[in-house]
Amino acid sequence: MDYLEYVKSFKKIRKILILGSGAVGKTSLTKVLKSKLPLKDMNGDCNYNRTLFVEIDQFKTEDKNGTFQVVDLAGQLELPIHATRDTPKLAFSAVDLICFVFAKDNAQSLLDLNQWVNIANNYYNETNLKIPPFIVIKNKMDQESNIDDSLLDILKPRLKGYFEISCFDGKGVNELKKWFSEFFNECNNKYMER
Ligand SMILES: Nc1nc2c(ncn2[C@@H]2O[C@H](COP(=O)(O)OP(=O)(O)OP(=O)(O)O)[C@@H](O)[C@H]2O)c(=O)[nH]1
Ligand SMILES: [Mg+2]
Repeated sequence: MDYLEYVKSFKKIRKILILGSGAVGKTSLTKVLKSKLPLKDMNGDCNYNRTLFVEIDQFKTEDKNGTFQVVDLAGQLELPIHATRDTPKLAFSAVDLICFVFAKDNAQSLLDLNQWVNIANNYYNETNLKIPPFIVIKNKMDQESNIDDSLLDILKPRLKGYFEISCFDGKGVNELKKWFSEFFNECNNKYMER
Protein backbone atom coordinates (compact mmCIF):
# COMPACT_ATOMS: atom_id res chain seq x y z
CA MET A 1 0.00 0.00 0.00
CA ASP A 2 1.24 3.50 -0.87
CA TYR A 3 2.14 5.19 2.43
CA LEU A 4 1.43 8.69 1.15
CA GLU A 5 -1.97 7.57 -0.08
CA TYR A 6 -2.66 6.19 3.39
CA VAL A 7 -1.65 9.48 5.03
CA LYS A 8 -3.74 11.54 2.62
CA SER A 9 -6.80 9.39 3.27
CA PHE A 10 -6.26 9.29 7.02
CA LYS A 11 -5.66 13.04 7.31
CA LYS A 12 -8.30 13.83 4.70
CA ILE A 13 -5.99 15.90 2.51
CA ARG A 14 -5.84 15.88 -1.28
CA LYS A 15 -3.48 17.76 -3.58
CA ILE A 16 -4.52 19.87 -6.56
CA LEU A 17 -2.19 21.31 -9.17
CA ILE A 18 -3.36 24.39 -11.08
CA LEU A 19 -1.83 25.01 -14.50
CA GLY A 20 -2.52 27.56 -17.21
CA SER A 21 -1.15 30.70 -18.80
CA GLY A 22 -0.51 34.03 -17.10
CA ALA A 23 -3.43 36.11 -15.82
CA VAL A 24 -6.13 33.54 -16.59
CA GLY A 25 -7.16 33.53 -12.91
CA LYS A 26 -5.38 30.54 -11.34
CA THR A 27 -4.57 32.35 -8.09
CA SER A 28 -8.02 33.95 -8.11
CA LEU A 29 -9.54 30.48 -8.37
CA THR A 30 -8.05 29.43 -5.03
CA LYS A 31 -9.15 32.72 -3.49
CA VAL A 32 -12.78 32.16 -4.44
CA LEU A 33 -12.73 28.47 -3.52
CA LYS A 34 -11.54 29.54 -0.05
CA SER A 35 -14.10 32.27 0.31
CA LYS A 36 -17.85 32.66 0.34
CA LEU A 37 -17.42 35.79 -1.78
CA PRO A 38 -16.55 36.37 -5.44
CA LEU A 39 -13.56 38.60 -6.27
CA LYS A 40 -15.72 41.66 -6.86
CA ASP A 41 -16.80 41.60 -3.22
CA MET A 42 -13.32 41.08 -1.78
CA ASN A 43 -11.71 44.39 -0.92
CA GLY A 44 -8.89 45.15 -3.34
CA ASP A 45 -8.53 41.56 -4.45
CA CYS A 46 -9.06 42.27 -8.15
CA ASN A 47 -5.51 43.58 -8.48
CA TYR A 48 -3.23 41.45 -10.59
CA ASN A 49 -0.22 40.22 -8.64
CA ARG A 50 1.59 37.79 -10.84
CA THR A 51 2.69 34.55 -9.17
CA LEU A 52 6.48 34.62 -9.35
CA PHE A 53 7.14 30.95 -8.74
CA VAL A 54 4.58 28.95 -6.85
CA GLU A 55 1.80 29.60 -4.36
CA ILE A 56 0.77 26.96 -1.91
CA ASP A 57 -2.60 27.37 -0.35
CA GLN A 58 -5.51 25.28 0.79
CA PHE A 59 -9.29 25.24 0.94
CA LYS A 60 -11.85 23.08 2.71
CA THR A 61 -14.59 20.99 1.17
CA GLU A 62 -18.09 22.41 1.62
CA ASP A 63 -18.84 20.05 4.52
CA LYS A 64 -15.46 21.06 6.07
CA ASN A 65 -14.46 17.42 6.33
CA GLY A 66 -11.65 17.50 3.82
CA THR A 67 -8.83 19.79 2.78
CA PHE A 68 -7.43 20.42 -0.67
CA GLN A 69 -3.83 21.57 -0.76
CA VAL A 70 -3.30 23.68 -3.83
CA VAL A 71 -0.10 24.14 -5.79
CA ASP A 72 -0.58 27.12 -8.09
CA LEU A 73 2.27 27.78 -10.52
CA ALA A 74 3.35 30.89 -12.39
CA GLY A 75 1.74 31.05 -15.82
CA GLN A 76 4.84 32.34 -17.59
CA LEU A 77 6.73 29.28 -18.78
CA GLU A 78 9.36 31.47 -20.42
CA LEU A 79 10.68 32.71 -17.04
CA PRO A 80 14.23 31.53 -16.28
CA ILE A 81 12.87 29.92 -13.15
CA HIS A 82 9.81 27.73 -13.48
CA ALA A 83 8.58 25.07 -11.10
CA THR A 84 7.74 22.61 -13.89
CA ARG A 85 11.47 22.53 -14.77
CA ASP A 86 13.24 23.44 -11.52
CA THR A 87 11.13 21.70 -8.89
CA PRO A 88 8.96 19.27 -10.86
CA LYS A 89 8.44 16.99 -7.88
CA LEU A 90 6.96 19.83 -5.85
CA ALA A 91 4.53 20.48 -8.68
CA PHE A 92 3.64 17.01 -9.90
CA SER A 93 4.13 14.45 -7.16
CA ALA A 94 1.19 13.00 -5.23
CA VAL A 95 -1.28 15.10 -7.23
CA ASP A 96 -4.88 13.92 -7.04
CA LEU A 97 -6.27 16.33 -9.62
CA ILE A 98 -4.88 18.76 -12.19
CA CYS A 99 -6.95 21.85 -13.00
CA PHE A 100 -6.10 23.39 -16.36
CA VAL A 101 -7.38 26.96 -16.54
CA PHE A 102 -7.90 29.30 -19.48
CA ALA A 103 -9.74 32.61 -19.80
CA LYS A 104 -12.69 33.41 -22.02
CA ASP A 105 -11.16 36.71 -23.16
CA ASN A 106 -7.78 35.20 -24.06
CA ALA A 107 -7.76 32.88 -27.08
CA GLN A 108 -4.03 32.26 -26.68
CA SER A 109 -4.62 30.84 -23.19
CA LEU A 110 -6.87 28.20 -24.76
CA LEU A 111 -4.23 27.31 -27.37
CA ASP A 112 -1.64 27.17 -24.59
CA LEU A 113 -3.56 24.37 -22.84
CA ASN A 114 -2.02 21.97 -25.33
CA GLN A 115 1.44 22.90 -24.06
CA TRP A 116 0.41 22.61 -20.40
CA VAL A 117 -1.11 19.18 -20.99
CA ASN A 118 2.09 18.08 -22.77
CA ILE A 119 4.28 19.27 -19.89
CA ALA A 120 2.21 17.28 -17.39
CA ASN A 121 2.11 14.24 -19.68
CA ASN A 122 5.88 14.33 -20.17
CA TYR A 123 6.54 14.40 -16.42
CA TYR A 124 4.30 11.42 -15.72
CA ASN A 125 5.60 9.47 -18.72
CA GLU A 126 9.23 10.07 -17.79
CA THR A 127 8.64 9.04 -14.18
CA ASN A 128 6.49 6.05 -15.17
CA LEU A 129 3.54 7.40 -13.23
CA LYS A 130 -0.07 7.54 -14.32
CA ILE A 131 -1.30 11.03 -15.17
CA PRO A 132 -3.81 12.12 -12.50
CA PRO A 133 -7.41 12.90 -13.48
CA PHE A 134 -7.79 16.41 -14.84
CA ILE A 135 -10.44 19.05 -15.39
CA VAL A 136 -10.57 22.18 -17.53
CA ILE A 137 -11.90 25.46 -16.20
CA LYS A 138 -12.89 28.30 -18.50
CA ASN A 139 -12.68 31.43 -16.33
CA LYS A 140 -13.73 35.06 -16.85
CA MET A 141 -17.19 34.16 -18.14
CA ASP A 142 -18.20 37.74 -17.23
CA GLN A 143 -16.04 38.96 -20.13
CA GLU A 144 -17.21 39.47 -23.70
CA SER A 145 -15.45 37.43 -26.35
CA ASN A 146 -16.17 35.05 -29.14
CA ILE A 147 -13.28 32.65 -29.02
CA ASP A 148 -13.92 29.36 -30.70
CA ASP A 149 -13.39 26.68 -28.08
CA SER A 150 -14.11 23.74 -30.36
CA LEU A 151 -10.42 22.92 -29.81
CA LEU A 152 -11.53 21.57 -26.46
CA ASP A 153 -13.61 18.89 -28.15
CA ILE A 154 -10.44 16.85 -28.66
CA LEU A 155 -9.66 17.01 -24.93
CA LYS A 156 -13.19 16.59 -23.59
CA PRO A 157 -13.39 12.77 -23.69
CA ARG A 158 -10.30 12.67 -21.46
CA LEU A 159 -11.61 15.22 -18.98
CA LYS A 160 -12.98 14.37 -15.58
CA GLY A 161 -14.94 17.62 -15.71
CA TYR A 162 -15.39 20.86 -17.60
CA PHE A 163 -16.53 24.08 -15.90
CA GLU A 164 -17.32 27.60 -16.99
CA ILE A 165 -16.95 30.09 -14.17
CA SER A 166 -16.29 33.68 -13.29
CA CYS A 167 -14.10 34.24 -10.26
CA PHE A 168 -15.07 37.90 -10.62
CA ASP A 169 -18.84 37.60 -10.17
CA GLY A 170 -18.98 34.04 -8.80
CA LYS A 171 -20.95 32.47 -11.66
CA GLY A 172 -20.47 28.70 -11.70
CA VAL A 173 -18.30 28.70 -8.57
CA ASN A 174 -20.86 26.96 -6.34
CA GLU A 175 -21.23 24.12 -8.85
CA LEU A 176 -17.46 23.78 -8.90
CA LYS A 177 -17.27 23.74 -5.08
CA LYS A 178 -19.90 21.02 -5.01
CA TRP A 179 -17.98 19.01 -7.59
CA PHE A 180 -14.78 19.29 -5.52
CA SER A 181 -16.60 17.92 -2.45
CA GLU A 182 -17.87 14.96 -4.47
CA PHE A 183 -14.44 14.40 -5.95
CA PHE A 184 -12.93 14.40 -2.47
CA ASN A 185 -15.34 11.68 -1.36
CA GLU A 186 -14.61 9.71 -4.50
CA CYS A 187 -10.86 9.78 -3.74
CA ASN A 188 -11.41 8.56 -0.21
CA ASN A 189 -13.93 5.89 -1.19
CA LYS A 190 -11.51 4.54 -3.77
CA TYR A 191 -8.92 4.21 -1.05
CA MET A 192 -11.36 2.47 1.34
CA GLU A 193 -12.30 -0.07 -1.34
CA ARG A 194 -8.70 -1.22 -1.71
N1 LIG B 1 -13.04 39.95 -15.31
C1 LIG B 1 -12.48 38.96 -14.60
N2 LIG B 1 -11.25 39.11 -14.08
C2 LIG B 1 -10.74 38.07 -13.38
C3 LIG B 1 -11.45 36.87 -13.18
N3 LIG B 1 -10.65 36.03 -12.47
C4 LIG B 1 -9.51 36.69 -12.25
N4 LIG B 1 -9.56 37.91 -12.79
C5 LIG B 1 -8.50 38.94 -12.79
O1 LIG B 1 -7.45 38.53 -13.66
C6 LIG B 1 -6.18 38.98 -13.17
C7 LIG B 1 -5.24 37.81 -13.08
O2 LIG B 1 -5.69 36.90 -12.09
P1 LIG B 1 -4.70 35.90 -11.34
O3 LIG B 1 -5.55 35.01 -10.53
O4 LIG B 1 -3.62 36.63 -10.65
O5 LIG B 1 -4.09 35.11 -12.59
P2 LIG B 1 -3.03 33.91 -12.59
O6 LIG B 1 -3.53 32.92 -13.57
O7 LIG B 1 -2.76 33.45 -11.22
O8 LIG B 1 -1.74 34.64 -13.22
P3 LIG B 1 -0.18 34.27 -13.02
O9 LIG B 1 0.08 34.22 -11.55
O10 LIG B 1 0.55 35.38 -13.71
O11 LIG B 1 0.07 32.96 -13.71
C8 LIG B 1 -6.45 39.66 -11.82
O12 LIG B 1 -6.52 41.05 -12.01
C9 LIG B 1 -7.83 39.11 -11.42
O13 LIG B 1 -8.55 40.02 -10.61
C10 LIG B 1 -12.78 36.75 -13.73
O14 LIG B 1 -13.49 35.74 -13.61
N5 LIG B 1 -13.23 37.83 -14.45
MG1 LIG C 1 -1.07 33.43 -10.03
